[in-house]
Amino acid sequence: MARLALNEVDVLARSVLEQHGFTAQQAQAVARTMVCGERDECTSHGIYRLLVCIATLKAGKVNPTAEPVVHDHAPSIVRVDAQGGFSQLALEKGLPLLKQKANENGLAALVINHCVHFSALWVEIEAITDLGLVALACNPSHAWVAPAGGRGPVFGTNPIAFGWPRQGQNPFVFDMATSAIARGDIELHRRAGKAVPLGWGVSKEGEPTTSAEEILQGAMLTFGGHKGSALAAMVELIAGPMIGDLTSAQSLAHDEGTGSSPYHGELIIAFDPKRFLGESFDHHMQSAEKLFFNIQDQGARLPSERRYQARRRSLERGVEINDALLDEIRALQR
Ligand code: NDP
Ligand code: PYC
Repeated sequence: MARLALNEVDVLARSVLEQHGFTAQQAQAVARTMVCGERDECTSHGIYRLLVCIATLKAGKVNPTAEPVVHDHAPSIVRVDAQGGFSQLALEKGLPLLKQKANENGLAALVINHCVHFSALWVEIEAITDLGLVALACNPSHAWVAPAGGRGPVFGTNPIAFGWPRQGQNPFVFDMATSAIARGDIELHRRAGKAVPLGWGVSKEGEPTTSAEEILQGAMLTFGGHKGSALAAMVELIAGPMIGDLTSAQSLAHDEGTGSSPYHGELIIAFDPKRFLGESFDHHMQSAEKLFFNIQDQGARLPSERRYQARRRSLERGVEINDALLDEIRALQR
């Protein structure tokens, strides 16, 4: 393993992206997401994704010079057309108007259309909780996941993420694929030649398997059986047809077998608790704190605590990156 400071990871990611033709603005937004992933020890969505980004570029499936266009679509809806670029810059461009609308109306949606999406949603959620807003986000991906009771891929890994801002503390955030695990983790197991737990997926023949390769060729499974399956279907609907964008099956068809990152839309909803609560804001925020206390008081951990601990370590000592991965990334530098 090699140890790198976070700014070294950022410089490396930006230099690879810019050398391959991404604009400085695009490269900066994308690199930031990868550095966050590496910093919080979410390696399936860290610097490893550079390999995927460059493969997606070489397959002609992402626009490296995209300039997202922000539309004031309705009193509570901001629409950003990512113009075929990665999602990050589109989100950055849409955030100020999302905040303004959430502050005015209490509730506002940010719709991102025509984006290539490879990242963890908690990075986006934290950008919104940093504004004092509660946030909910979801998107489809590629059709890799079988519905409960079925055996062939229909759904994407369709993440759902939620964030709640807290006074003087890291926000309460959860961010989870509606599949048993993110596909990125199965890919990392395949690269490392490691077996995966039973329950993550099935082979092409629909048989349970611990082989990452067989699952990648077959189908992943939803978490929680029919419950995860229903949530995955909901994500397809509200972040697909409802926002005028592709389902996971349509994204996979668009991919044409190139193995690129998914191309679709994303739905983000922001709530302003101050607008909902007015003068009783402080009182009700205390109820939320009591809830968190009651969870932790039993020795249970809040989601994202693992990340926040990793973040503290990484900010102090930098991050460790697998030598083989680093060699592959450096080989991308011209
Ligand atoms: P995990 O199953 O690892 O974690 C899901 C959530 O549960 C996290 O918030 C995690 O917090 C929390 N958690 C895990 N263990 C516990 C525990 N024991 N007690 C309390 N909370 C816990 O993640 P997934 O594999 O489902 O997803 C990984 C990432 O992949 C996500 O960031 C997601 O956005 C991303 N993804 C992106 C897609 C895309 O289309 N862009 C598609 C699918 C996934 P913590 O991190 O602190 O462990
Ligand atoms: O890990 O499932 C995943 C994923 C899909 C798109 C980005 N990450």
